[in-house]
Amino acid sequence: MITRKNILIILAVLIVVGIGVLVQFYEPQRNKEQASSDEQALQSDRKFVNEKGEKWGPLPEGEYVFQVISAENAQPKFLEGVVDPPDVHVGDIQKFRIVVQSPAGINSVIANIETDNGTTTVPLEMTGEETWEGEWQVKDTHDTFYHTIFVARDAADRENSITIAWSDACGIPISGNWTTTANCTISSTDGVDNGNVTIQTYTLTLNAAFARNPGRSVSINSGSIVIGSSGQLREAYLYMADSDSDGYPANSTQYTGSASGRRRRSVLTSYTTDCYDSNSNAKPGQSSYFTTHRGDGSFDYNCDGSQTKRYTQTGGRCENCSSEARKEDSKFFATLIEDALAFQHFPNGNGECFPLGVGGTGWSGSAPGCGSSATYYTNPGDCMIDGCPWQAYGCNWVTRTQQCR
Ligand SMILES: [Ca+2]
Ligand SMILES: [Ca+2]
Repeated sequence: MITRKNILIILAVLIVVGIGVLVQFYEPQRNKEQASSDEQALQSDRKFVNEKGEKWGPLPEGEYVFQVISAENAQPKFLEGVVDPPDVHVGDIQKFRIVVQSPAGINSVIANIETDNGTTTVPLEMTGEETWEGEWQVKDTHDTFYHTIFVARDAADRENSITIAWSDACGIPISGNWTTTANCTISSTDGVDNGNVTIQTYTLTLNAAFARNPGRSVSINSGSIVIGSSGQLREAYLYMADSDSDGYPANSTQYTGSASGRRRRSVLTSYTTDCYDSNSNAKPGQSSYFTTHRGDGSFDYNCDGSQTKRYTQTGGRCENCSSEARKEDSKFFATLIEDALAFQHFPNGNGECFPLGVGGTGWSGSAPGCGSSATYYTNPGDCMIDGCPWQAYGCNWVTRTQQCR
């Protein structure tokens, strides 16, 4: 029978256990978050931009374990390897282990490390039947350039290599077939949408998911695919966020699953990101101007970071010449000058309304701000004289709303 005292004891035990569980879960997580933000701060201090100006990194952390897929007839054949750690700093010791095989037997394996200031060659020693290992003390940085190249030579004098190009982006088109044109690395979800993949000559390194569509192929003619522990070659479609369906993604993140607001990457216009993903009129390269803000108060419709006014001309006015004196002047000039325009509009040719001076086209005052209205002289007209029937050349104005983009 459960007494009140027993219930209190059970409650007390539950509370103690609950606190224990909370502490257990909370502590490591806080430390992890702390470490992660420290790491981010460290990474953000460094600039990772390759020689083509493309951003890359940060590099995978800890021991980098990878598998290798090569063409059927490649010899010697790389199977797997370890780079520990992949992210190196001057003074660190970096270790390599490579598993490579050949029916003829392997004669040598070397690692060439190309960094910002040069190449270091590290010979690997055979430590197992097909395993080769080596290490070096890092003496260089790799903020713009960083390749790790393993070269194996067999007893039949055949040579093969794989190149892990940590710093190079792959330049995959937004839609359609893709063939490797350089050694490159996938660092966040990417792949080929609406096309086939051809690997030749170069090494494609996967440190994140690389998708190819169902029914599409991945051909390895030569070259290799290096798959890191967080890398993956999978069958999927690629998607990006484009809520307003204007063809420009909200950000550079790619997904292998669909969701509300996402569209297939291959239907998008460009990888260039949208500046406002909730209005299809706001997009990079927009040439039209608009009288209302795009939805967030900004009139930057062409995503160039500024709000450009369409109508900026000022000094709009009508010429004032309605006095009798000027009317007389106009008669005088008309008799002296054979003005084709005047006579064209005054078939009688009597010169009574010969034009005198012009007004100005533009805003009557300063150009109003985006979306604001003011008087705008669209046609300054010629001299308007009382009784003159010259309507086509009259002074016209409208209330205009400033357009921007
Ligand atoms: Ca968009
Ligand atoms: Ca703009």
